[in-house]
Amino acid sequence: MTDKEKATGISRRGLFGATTAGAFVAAAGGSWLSAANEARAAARAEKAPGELDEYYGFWSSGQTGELRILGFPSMRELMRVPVFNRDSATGWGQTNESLKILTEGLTEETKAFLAKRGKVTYDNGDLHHPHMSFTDGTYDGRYLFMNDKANTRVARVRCDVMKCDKIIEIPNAHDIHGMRPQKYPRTGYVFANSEHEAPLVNDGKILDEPDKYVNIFTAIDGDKMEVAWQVIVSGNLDNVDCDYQGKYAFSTSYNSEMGMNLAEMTESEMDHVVIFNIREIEKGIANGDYIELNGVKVIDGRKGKNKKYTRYVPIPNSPHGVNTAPDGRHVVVNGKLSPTCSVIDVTKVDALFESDADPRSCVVAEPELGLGPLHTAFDGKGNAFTTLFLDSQIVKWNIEKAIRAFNGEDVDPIISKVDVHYQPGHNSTSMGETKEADGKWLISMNKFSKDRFLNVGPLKPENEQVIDISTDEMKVVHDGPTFAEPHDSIIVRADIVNPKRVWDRNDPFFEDARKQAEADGVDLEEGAEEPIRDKDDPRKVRVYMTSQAPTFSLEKFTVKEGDEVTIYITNLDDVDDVTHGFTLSNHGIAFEIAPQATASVTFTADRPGVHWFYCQWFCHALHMEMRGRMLVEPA
Ligand code: RUQ
Ligand code: CUA
Repeated sequence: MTDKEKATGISRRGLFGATTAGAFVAAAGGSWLSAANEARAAARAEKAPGELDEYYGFWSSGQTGELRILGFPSMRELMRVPVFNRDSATGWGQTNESLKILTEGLTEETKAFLAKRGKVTYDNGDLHHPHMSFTDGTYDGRYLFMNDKANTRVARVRCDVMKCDKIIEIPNAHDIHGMRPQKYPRTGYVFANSEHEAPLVNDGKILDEPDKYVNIFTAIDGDKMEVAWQVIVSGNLDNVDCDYQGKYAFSTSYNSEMGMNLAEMTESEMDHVVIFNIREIEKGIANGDYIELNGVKVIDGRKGKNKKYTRYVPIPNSPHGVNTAPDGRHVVVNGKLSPTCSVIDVTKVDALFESDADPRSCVVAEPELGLGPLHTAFDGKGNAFTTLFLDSQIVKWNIEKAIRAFNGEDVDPIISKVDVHYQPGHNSTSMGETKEADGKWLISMNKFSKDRFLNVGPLKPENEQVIDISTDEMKVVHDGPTFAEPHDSIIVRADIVNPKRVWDRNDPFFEDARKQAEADGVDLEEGAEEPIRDKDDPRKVRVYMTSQAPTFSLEKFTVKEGDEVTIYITNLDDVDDVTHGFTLSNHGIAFEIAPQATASVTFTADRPGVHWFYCQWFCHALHMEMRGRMLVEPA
């Protein structure tokens, strides 16, 4: 019973039974009282026209490759921030500024591989896990970090302008999945799991010899966006989280067997969580206990090798999510194929490293919650919310009660369940992965929507449901369809996030443009009246323009067929929201220039004739008139 139940003498579970309470409420709508409560909760989630949300939601987009920003709890989509994808509206993946970010962090080997395909970067990605940087256990509004499972990268978005400013490929690793920033004392490290095992030196000399494959855990310096160190592990790696003390990171492994097919991968009843001892690893690196591979210091933390660096804690059957509770003490490992969650007490982890204690001695609870537990979120009041993929439910349970039950007491940790539609993967609570979890809202990110929306053909949206968790009875108050495929999200109090309204003219984002203009004797804010031909390479031509609603500073410019043309545009408008664009027709070129920004693009003028350029962001009553001509003289 909850304290409230004790006080009122009414136990909902006594009335409905633990597993059917949610179904009952969903099917019958509950009593008139709970119907009224639901209406109230729904009203709080909805926002009237002009009303702002209390939270920012940062959403991944899975295989779409972008980051999305939502207003929460209204679920209004506010912005899409392209990261690993190529974006038509903003020119991400085409402008010189974005191409620099997309290419500079790739390994030489990847650059050579892509060059053979006529490319400078990948144009897809699989962005699963967006997480904000922390200071002292809570979000600090500096950066968002995110992984690319498809092409083994980690990216950073600057929260002051909400643009990606760094992308790095992780050498030696394969397919970065789980990713979390260090919570304490600050980020610090960003930890990244390589999901798929491969030979340590993957050059084709070892192929179908799985016993020689390894897996890699990576610590990235989030300030410099460089790999700090790596650890070789046994088993694969799935998700990761870290403690509130700055001492340990925890990674789940669903394939401790290192199996290559489904039967092998799910063979053993027990898999494990790898606990990384951050200070010992740092010491090991400082003492030279590493090999250097592709420029990275790599420590051997395989099972039974270097017990000071890692510990392998047996966990039932293919664990998936791992989530640290805001109490700073408990880490919940989600069983996936096991109906349980395993709770690790971080205060018992020291003993694992100091003595040769049984690795399971840090597990202090293992409640049976339902079928398919994938991820857990928290309310900051001692309760946990776990998604049950197979049961299509969220289960609310109490951590302390689960510990007591594990110690033999006759208590049921399950508080309530609610049906969701359908098959939830991640869930997040408002501020729930910080010590400031506020227990107000939960989002259930459901992989299937089935019949919840109008049919749009065989490919259907997913469904995300907003749930009011301010009372023990969880209430679904909103369905939100989404396109592929927001895996994960965070819900951040709005006061923590303070983006600029217009760009700062000195922003490093257009540093290269500024330098080139200086070299050409041009002021970016004035532009140049004629194209400037490069002194050393006369095939190169640079065009400097400004934009101010509703005109470009040049109504026409002339280049020669075969010229490599770079166009720089500086948007002089400094009014909130007056973004211009530059589309060069029949050249596949389009990009945004937000207020006070400079953006540029380089292409070869190989189509003689008259080509119009126009502004494609509606900026003014004379927006249609905001156009000009590129005249290309035949060679
Ligand atoms: S994982 S649905 Cu890519 Cu975050 Cu668990
Ligand atoms: Cu400028 Cu439309």
